[in-house]
Amino acid sequence: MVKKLQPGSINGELTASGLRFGVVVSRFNSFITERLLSAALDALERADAASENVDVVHVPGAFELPLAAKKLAATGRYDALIAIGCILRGETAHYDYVCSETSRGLQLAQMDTGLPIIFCVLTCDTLEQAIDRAGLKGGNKGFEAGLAAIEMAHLSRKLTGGKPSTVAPKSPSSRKSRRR
Ligand code: INI
Repeated sequence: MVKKLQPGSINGELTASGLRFGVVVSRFNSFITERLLSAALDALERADAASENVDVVHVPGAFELPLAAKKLAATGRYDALIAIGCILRGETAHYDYVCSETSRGLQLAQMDTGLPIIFCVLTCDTLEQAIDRAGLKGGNKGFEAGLAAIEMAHLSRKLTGGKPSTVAPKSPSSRKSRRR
């Protein structure tokens, strides 16, 4: 007899009704980031997210995204976050530091809190490359990020047995004992 394995499949739906989202946006290169933001909000709206369930927070630059995202995650109010930024290569090594710390910080915030944080940070050599990814030739990465946030919000709940996925921030007593 030929056996056919039929593994169970766990997927995240693409409906945003009843879900809460936080979007953290960098003002640096706002010509690009505001276009990414519009597309992310468009994706959430088309999937039936309600205005009162979406908060947008602006920060100065991409380097500030991780801290703001981590603080939003710690509130326990959201099902997923989207971090939006645009880092353009300049003449110095500054670009490399901002890129690596932004991506590392966002991944750490996501892993520390257990809340999905979608990485919508363009890292481009030229403005033209960024424009292409913010609504021109390469589509709009903001829209993709909106869909990814919805999918991960559902998936994350399923993988934690239906419970909200945010890990509660450490209590003051546990922090004190660590300092000793
Ligand atoms: N921030 C960006 O979001 N994009 C950039 O391209 C950029 N460059 O090239 O310098 C940038 N720098 C600012 C940085 O993110 C911080 O806001 C700043 O260093 C203050 O901490």
